[in-house]
Amino acid sequence: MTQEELRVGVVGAGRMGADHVDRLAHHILRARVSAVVDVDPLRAAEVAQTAPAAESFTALQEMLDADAVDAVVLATPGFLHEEALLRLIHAGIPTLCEKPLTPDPESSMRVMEAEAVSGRQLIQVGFMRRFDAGYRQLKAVINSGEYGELLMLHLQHRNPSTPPGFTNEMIINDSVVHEFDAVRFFTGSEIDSVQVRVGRTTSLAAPGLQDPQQVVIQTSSGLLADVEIFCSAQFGYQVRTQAVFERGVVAVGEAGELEVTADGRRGTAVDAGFVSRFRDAYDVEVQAWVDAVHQGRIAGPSAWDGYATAACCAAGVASQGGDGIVSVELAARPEFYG
Ligand code: ISE
Repeated sequence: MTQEELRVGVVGAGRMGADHVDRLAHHILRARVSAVVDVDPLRAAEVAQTAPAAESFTALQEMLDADAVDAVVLATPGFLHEEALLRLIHAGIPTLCEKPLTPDPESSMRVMEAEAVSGRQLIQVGFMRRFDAGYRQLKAVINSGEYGELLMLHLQHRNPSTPPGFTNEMIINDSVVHEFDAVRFFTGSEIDSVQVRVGRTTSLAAPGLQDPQQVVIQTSSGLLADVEIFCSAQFGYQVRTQAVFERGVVAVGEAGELEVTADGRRGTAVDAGFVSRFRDAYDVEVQAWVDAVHQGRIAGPSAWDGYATAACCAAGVASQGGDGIVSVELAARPEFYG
């Protein structure tokens, strides 16, 4: 590896993988895409062509055997992560793993154990919101104590529509997982309990989906946070957080940059999806990760954060299934994770 150029392999050439290839090829310094992996050879080749001199492979192990990469961005679906991460840890390859780390706490624990055996933190989990300017500003306000103690968080998470095959469990594992991480990020506390409630469902949800849902979270420091998760909201993508303090309220994600007055109305545009809403956050996240890998470390959420959020998701899914307020079962935090 040269200090100038990290050879990055992007594994999984779907929507997120292709977006990361474009980012690494055109917007990130000190790295280049050297490999693209996808089970579909045509898709792998098509996406590889968008990055100068990237090779395409149909299996992760083929890419490792070809010694084609110094680091990996893992963007396959979550249920494929455990096997891939164990191979990557075994090969000593630093990896930025799109969320979730794995779909359940048991498999996340196995990944953490393998990482600890390797003796080095190789995995950063792609909770990109931690790199969003608004999230960072709110975190700084919370830490400053400027408005007194943080009392509550209200979180809204609205997607325009769901991809085919989206399930009630995925509402928690795929979408609310970000809010679990956000609450942990803002408060610096682990989550103690989760309750999911379902009320009226929109007639516009996919068959079988109960949407929207409300999630109530309590942290070990006593803070309550509520999440409106609405995955069939039709009008666009909207992620907002309102923080209630003793002497004020601070919100992020409330307004777009351009305010337009025309045709008798005034307003701001709503993002079409998370790729555009969090584009800057993804850029900052990937650049920070590349720079950290050059120095032999990670620069963001660790496998522990992946494990802790997987435990919250397991509690959320149990609560969805009728278990009421469910405690989050967390193992003791290994010293390896600080
Ligand atoms: C999607 O997979 C993401 O990760 C987005 O950030 C999130 O907002 C969306 O709800 C998920 O489906």
